[in-house]
Formats: sequence, C-alpha cells, structure tokens
Amino acid sequence: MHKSSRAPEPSFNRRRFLQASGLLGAAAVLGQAPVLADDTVTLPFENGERPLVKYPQKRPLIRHTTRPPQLETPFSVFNESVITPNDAFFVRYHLALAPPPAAELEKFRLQVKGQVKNPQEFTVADLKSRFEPVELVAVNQCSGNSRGFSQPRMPGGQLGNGAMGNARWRGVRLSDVLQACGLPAGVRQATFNGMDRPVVPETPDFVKSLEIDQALDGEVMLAYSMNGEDLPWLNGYPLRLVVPGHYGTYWVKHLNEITVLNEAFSGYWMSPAYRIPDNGCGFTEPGTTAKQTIPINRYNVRSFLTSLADGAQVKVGVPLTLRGIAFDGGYGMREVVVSADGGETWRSARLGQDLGKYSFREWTLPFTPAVAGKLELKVKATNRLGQSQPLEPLWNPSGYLRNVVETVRVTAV
Ligand SMILES: Nc1nc2c(c(=O)[nH]1)N[C@H]1C(S)=C(S)[C@@H](COP(=O)(O)O)O[C@H]1N2
Ligand SMILES: [Mo]
Repeated sequence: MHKSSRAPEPSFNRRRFLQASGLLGAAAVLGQAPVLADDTVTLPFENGERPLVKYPQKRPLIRHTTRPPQLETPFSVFNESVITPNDAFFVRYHLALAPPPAAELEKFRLQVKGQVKNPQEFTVADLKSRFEPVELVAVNQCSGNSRGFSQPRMPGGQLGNGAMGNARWRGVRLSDVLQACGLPAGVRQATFNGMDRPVVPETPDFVKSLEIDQALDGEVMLAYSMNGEDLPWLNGYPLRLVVPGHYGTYWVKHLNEITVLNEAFSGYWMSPAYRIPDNGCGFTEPGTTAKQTIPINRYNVRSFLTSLADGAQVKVGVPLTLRGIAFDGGYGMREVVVSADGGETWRSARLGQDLGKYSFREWTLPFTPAVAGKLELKVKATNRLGQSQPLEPLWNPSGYLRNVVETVRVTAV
C-alpha cells in the first residue's frame, strides 16, 4: 500500500451532509446560526473522510474537529493564487472555548506587563496611531501540517497538506511596543496569551514564549490586518502575533496579554508540547523518541505541485504549464526542480515574483507529455542556504516537519 506523499486533492463525495448536531455545536461557539455543509472530502490516508463545513467568513473548509473548530484548506486553493484568500485560510485552535465570543472581542485590550518599566494597555486604535505600520507577506504553517501521511502514524490532528497559508500581514513591530513599555537590561523572554480559554482549569491555557532577542528582532509583528482586511474572527481578530518563518504555534491569536520575564517560561505549550528532537535534523528513526528536545522553530524547505492533482489526465503532445509553490523558514528559494519521470531526470522551474523571503514562491515549468502512460511528477526546492528536501519521508514522534519531495501521479492519454 503506497500512500506516502500523494497530494491530498480531495475526492468529492456529493453526499448531502445532514447530521447537523456537530454543526449546531460549532455554531453555538461562534454565536451564529448553524450552516449546513453539503460535501465530504477524503484525504488520501486511512480514515481520511472529513466533512466540508462553512463557518462565518469562510468558504467550506475541511473540518477536523468541531470544538474547537479546526479547519483545513482544500489543496486546490493553493493553485488559485500565491496569496491564500482569507475565506480559505486554515483554522487551528487548542482550547474548547475558542474562538472567543464577539461580545468579548469588542472589549479587546492588549496588556503589556511583567518586567517592564511602564506596564500599559493598548486598544487596536492605540497601536495604529502610536506606532509605525509594517507589512510582510509570510507563510503560517501548522506544526502538524501533513501529519496524516506519517508512517507509523501517531496521535494528533490527522491533517493533509492544507494546514498552511500565505498572507500579507499588516501591523506594528512587537519591538516598538515592548520598547515603549521600557525594557530593563537582562530580561529573558516574553510570553503571549490570547483570549481563548479551556473549559476546565486542569487544561493549561494556550501560552507561548519567545526569547527576548527574537521578540526584539523587528520582524515579529502584532498584526491587525490580513490581506488588506481586519483579521477574520477565526484567524485571531482583532490582533495576533506573526512570527515570520516560524511554525504557526507561535502565532498567538486574539493576543491580549504579553508578559516580559526575567526567566525562561516553562508552560505546557512550550514544554512538553511542540518540541522536536535536538539532533540537528529534527527527525528520529521511525518509532523511536529522542533523548533531548528543543522547541519547534523555523520551517524547513517544502514545495508542491498545485496545478495537477493525483489521478489527473494529461494529453500526449499537448503543452501545459506545471505550476506550484515553494517556501522555507525565511532564507528564500534558490531553485525549484521538477521531474516527470519519478526522479530520474530533473529540470529547473522558473521562479515567479518574489514577494519576500517568508512568502510562498510561485514556480512554473512548461511541459509536454511525450508518451502515453503513467507519470510520476516530483518537485524539489532548495533554499539560499542550500537546504533541500528528502526523497523519502522522514519521521518524528509528533509528526512534525514533514517535507518529503512530493509526488503527484497522473496519466498521459
Ligand atoms: N489564541 C490561540 N492562538 C493560536 C492557537 C490557539 O490555540 N489559540 N493555535 C496556534 C497554532 S498551533 C496555529 S498552527 C496557528 C494557526 O493559525 P490560524 O488558525 O490563523 O490558521 O494559530 C496559533 N495561535
Ligand atoms: Mo499548529
């Protein structure tokens, strides 16, 4: 059974989805009328069937869980544009009382406290009027993106490849806001907490931390806008952290509390959660754990073919353009190569417009199928550091960091 690296182009099941019970639950959390989904999608791994569900401000997305809502972007969206539309952008939450209800969000204030000289509170309007706006195109990718393909499998969201997205974020520099509150010498970390909450006190609140040097690097952003609009409710309205090049777990949504610390933070979501093997590569022998771990950090290199899905038919002698995306943790793409013969020979793709080193980079390659039969299309990117992607999938106990060279199988007729 080979199911390692096929693109999860959903197969549509044109089946009316009438069991509304789960949807009513989600709608209650969102404080809006229930919206019936009408299709299911089957991601290409065992137990991959999921409903497509429409949430407020979203088109129908692949629903993994209801409380909290966890929604994956259908892979075909990545062929629409290099920027992922807000209404198709994936949604990830950990705590059952998420997202926070609209009434609470209206009273939003960002508190900056802890080891700062002048603790302060800011409305979004304060941030907009007091600090210089900055803009950046950056990929947000969940640590567990593509986990569903891991073999052997492990617990956690069984995601296809759609727990990622690329947006133009606008906001203010975290460093400007921290400096405005007065940072004494010697502070070590800052923690970030959003307005979503667990149902029971035993569940640790979702709090993430950054080293103070990273918090002050001028790139980490307090973002209030995404692709020219207010952040969607499910993507962190009215304010979220954007940590360019770093896994989505740090991109705290509905961010209302920043605490500067003299010591290292050790909350559950930094340790033991969201850690990778401390061995330079982040992978282990399948089925084994690492002795030492570190917090997950930058994205590794990934690339995808988006213009053809598994099972597609192409025509012999008819020219077409292969198209896709590539990205990494912030060094930028050096080269994307494509093979149409299962990896025997490779050709260099043309890189599209450079939207910045944290963005998806489009690639295209003209291709004319020469003979009838099955074709294995593979795409492999290399970043400006020379880092690339493995030809066989690598593994770790949490199903993080998957970046195998993807294969799309099509037939030329
Ligand atoms: N407040 C809050 N922020 C959060 C989370 C959360 O559970 N609560 N999940 C994080 C994780 S793990 C990811 S992958 C990203 C997903 O961002 P999105 O939902 O906007 O796509 O949000 C991050 N920010
Ligand atoms: Mo995540």
